[in-house]
Amino acid sequence: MYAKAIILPFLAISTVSAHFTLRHPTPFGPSAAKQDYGPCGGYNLDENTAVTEFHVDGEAIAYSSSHPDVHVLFRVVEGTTANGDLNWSQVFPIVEQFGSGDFCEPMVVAPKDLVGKKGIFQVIQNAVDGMLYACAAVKFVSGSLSTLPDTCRNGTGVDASFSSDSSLEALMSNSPPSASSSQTTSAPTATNTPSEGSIKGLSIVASVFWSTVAVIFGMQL
Ligand SMILES: *[C@@H]1O[C@H](CO)[C@@H](O)[C@H](O)[C@H]1NC(C)=O
Ligand SMILES: *[C@@H]1O[C@H](CO)[C@@H](O)[C@H](O)[C@H]1NC(C)=O
Ligand SMILES: [Cu+2]
Repeated sequence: MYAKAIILPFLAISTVSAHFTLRHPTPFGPSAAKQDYGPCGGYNLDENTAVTEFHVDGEAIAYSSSHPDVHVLFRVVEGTTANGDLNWSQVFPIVEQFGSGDFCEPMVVAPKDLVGKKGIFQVIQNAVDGMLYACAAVKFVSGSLSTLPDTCRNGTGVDASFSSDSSLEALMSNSPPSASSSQTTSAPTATNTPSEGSIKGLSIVASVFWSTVAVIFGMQL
C-alpha cells in the first residue's frame, strides 16, 4: 500500500506486454498476449484443454500478477462456454491486491449444486491497462482441496483486502438472478463494508461473508 505512490508513476509508462498468469486452476492457455479479450483472454475451450478439479468446499486460486494494484473478480459457471449471458456465481468477494507477484487464495468456495458438473472458472482483473481475463476448465467435486498446489503462495510484499469495483460488480449484475431469489445486489456491498481493510484471515471472513449472502439469498450453501 505504501509502495503505491512510488510505483504508480512508473506504471503509466510501462508496456502492456505482461498482465497476469493464472496458475491454478490450470488456465485455457499460457499466453497473456490477448488477455484484454473477454471472456477468456483470447482462448476457447477445446478437446485439448486441461480440466482441473474444483473442490466446492475449498479450492485454491493462484495467479501471478505484474500489476501492483488490481481489483479482482473470481466467478464460476456451469458448462463449457464463457460466452453469452450466463448464470455466473461469484466465488469470492472482490479483492484489491497490492504488490506485484504471486497471489493465492487457498479456500475459495463454490455452490454445492455444481458438484459433478463441468464448468468454467474465470478471473477478471480490473488493472491499470483495463479489464484482463483468464479462464480455466473445471470439474466441480465435493470436499475441499487436501494439498495446496506449489503455485499457491503470496509473493513478498503481496497483500490484499476486500474491496469494491463498480465495473466488476456491473458484470455480476448482468447474470440472471438465481432461481431461489430476486437478487438484492446491494446486500453484499453493505455486508462487505465493515471488512474492508481486513487483511489477515481473509478466508475466514470470506466464509462468514458468503454465509451471510447465502442467508440473504435464501440459498443453501
Ligand atoms: C495471501 O494473502 C491473502 C490476503 O492477505 C490471504 O487471504 C491468503 O490466505 C494468502 N495466501 C496464502 C497462500 O497464504
Ligand atoms: C444459477 O447457478 C446457481 C449455482 O449453481 C444455481 O443454484 C441457480 O439455481 C442457478 N440459477 C438459474 C436461474 O439457473
Ligand atoms: Cu497489464
